[in-house]
Amino acid sequence: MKIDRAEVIVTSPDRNFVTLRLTTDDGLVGLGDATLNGRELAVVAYLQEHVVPLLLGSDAHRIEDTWQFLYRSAYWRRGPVTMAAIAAVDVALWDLKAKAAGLPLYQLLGGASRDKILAYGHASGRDLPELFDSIRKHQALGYRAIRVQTAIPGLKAIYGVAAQTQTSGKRYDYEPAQRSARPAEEDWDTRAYLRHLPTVFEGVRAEFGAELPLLHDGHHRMTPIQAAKLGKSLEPYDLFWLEDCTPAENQEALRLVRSHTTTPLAIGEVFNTVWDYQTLIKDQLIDYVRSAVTHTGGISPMKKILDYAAQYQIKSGIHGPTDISPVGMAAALHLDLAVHNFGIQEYMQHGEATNSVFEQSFSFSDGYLNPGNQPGLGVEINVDEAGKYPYQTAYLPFNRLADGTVHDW
Ligand code: CS2
Ligand code: MG
Repeated sequence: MKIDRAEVIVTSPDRNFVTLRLTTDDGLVGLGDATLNGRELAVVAYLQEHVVPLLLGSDAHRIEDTWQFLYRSAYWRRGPVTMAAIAAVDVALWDLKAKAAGLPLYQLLGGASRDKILAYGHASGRDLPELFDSIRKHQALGYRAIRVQTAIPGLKAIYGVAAQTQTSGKRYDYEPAQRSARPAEEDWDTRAYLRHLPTVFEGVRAEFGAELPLLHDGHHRMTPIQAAKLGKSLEPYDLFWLEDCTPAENQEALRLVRSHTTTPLAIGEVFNTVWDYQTLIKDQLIDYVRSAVTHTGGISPMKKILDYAAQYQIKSGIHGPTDISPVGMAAALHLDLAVHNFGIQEYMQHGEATNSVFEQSFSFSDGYLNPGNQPGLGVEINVDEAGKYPYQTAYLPFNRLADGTVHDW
């Protein structure tokens, strides 16, 4: 099964997506997601200029060998652009192998370890009534676990609050990337956030009770001691997890946070390899692995990270915002169904235009996802439809503190 054709498809239905499409000499098609939010064209160039020429004529069955070749022969390893490019190849090859076998991909990953995949959705609000409304809307959509993000009094716009973005009113949840020539500037104040957030969770628990799994994304903004303080102040509200409480580069930061709080910790959506997790996993400093298949080099390395985490009772919490395309989401769902140490799956639903470009066989019902039983990943791209939506420049926002200092967004 030789790779005959390799195309990099860029489309922007509701937002930008980059998809690698491999076609073999016997006509099978495999897809891989290579979308890197706000830096999409860098991965397109890496694929088109440096990877595609190496794939043509190669044996599509040799997934591990191809992965090692692309990772080691590049000499310059790791990093979001490289690993998104390699991920697209890896996932497309797994799609091809499963199609050649006539099986849904999870069957090649050891088969199903469960019947359905618990998902969580993104509720947010500028105040408690708006937040309660958003939580009820998610429950009406079927979600059984809810991420809670809230506005902070005195701040213009912050991460995660749908009503404060460009897509407010168009989407029920928060789309971070905004179509514009430059990144939008937002403001931030950690002390105001630390004062306000516990009062929000107190209100949510009083309104929705003790059982509803609640998650929160700190989005990389706190110092270790601030994160420790927040983790502690949220303990009475029994969070499912507190995510990305500190900037991800400093693995040691979690040691301090861990020493002060029992609030479960999730991290990893900006990680690209197992090395980013090494200390965090072996020293039991996190409870959930948050990587996306698309940003961690693909299914092959992601399975290895989750197998490593399993030795420490650390579970999966795969990243699933809208900037992970339906192809990347499907790859995550096949892993979610197969691995034993599954925790939860993030699921932001894509828009209508996106769903017209990507034909999906995965399903979401009653709060649970399922990859379906089509051979392969179960997602196909409609190239004509994709061609209707040319790329549009879009950036993620950035933060400045009151004194003008750039801060983590
Ligand atoms: C977020 C993402 O879903 C999440 O947990 O952290 O929305 C993140 O902001 C985007 O993926 C950035 O592209
Ligand atoms: Mg996050």
